[in-house]
Amino acid sequence: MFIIKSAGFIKSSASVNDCPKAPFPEFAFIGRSNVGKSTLINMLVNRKKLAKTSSAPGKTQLINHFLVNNSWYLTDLPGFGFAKVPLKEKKKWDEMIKQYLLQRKQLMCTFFLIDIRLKPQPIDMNFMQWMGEKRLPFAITFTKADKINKTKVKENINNYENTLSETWESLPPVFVSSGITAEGRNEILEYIYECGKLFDPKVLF
Ligand SMILES: Nc1nc2c(ncn2[C@@H]2O[C@H](COP(=O)(O)OP(=O)(O)OP(=O)(O)O)[C@@H](O)[C@H]2O)c(=O)[nH]1
Ligand SMILES: [Mg+2]
Repeated sequence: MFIIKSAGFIKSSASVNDCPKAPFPEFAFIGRSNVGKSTLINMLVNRKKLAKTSSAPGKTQLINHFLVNNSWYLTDLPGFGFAKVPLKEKKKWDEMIKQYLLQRKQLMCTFFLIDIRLKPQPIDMNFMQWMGEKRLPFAITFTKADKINKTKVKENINNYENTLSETWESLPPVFVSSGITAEGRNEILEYIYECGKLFDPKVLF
């Protein structure tokens, strides 16, 4: 069992240059609007209201840093592909997210969230493709596993993996999670803990 001793909000940033400077390994949560990024962060750190969530997509609009156990940052990012946001605004968010992913030196791994109920979507495939091309390490995390039964969960993951295998030689790590039942919590925290060990503060200088 992984123990969260402390978890607190640090700041919201409008660009990567604005992000906190302390030398901690960092883990980001990304995915389409409403997929459950903020909910997953709250589930991991066991605080219902740390990251703000909403049933209306587009809730998170900045890069939000949380510090956990005084040891690592978790970052909650705005969702991409939110249809109701004006195109100009959407492009601005996309750019902010991409610059953050490319330039944030202490970023150890990004959790790429996908709603377990959905078939592979071009917008998600394209984003993962982009991360692959940029050599950005990521782990797929399926969300909302409580919404369908176990057989369907397996079926949908298989389907996803088969689609990815058409273009990817090897697949990234895959996690299944639920903000309601806390499924996946230990596995994800364990992974964060292991990746965090690889952090070398020298990359910051
Ligand atoms: N049943 C269930 N509902 C979930 C789960 N995760 C998120 N939700 C719900 O989905 C909605 C969106 O959750 P958020 O965590 O705000 O999603 P987000 O990805 O942060 O959304 P944006 O900040 O708008 O990009 C909320 O109504 C959550 O309660 C889950 O694992 N199970
Ligand atoms: Mg959010």
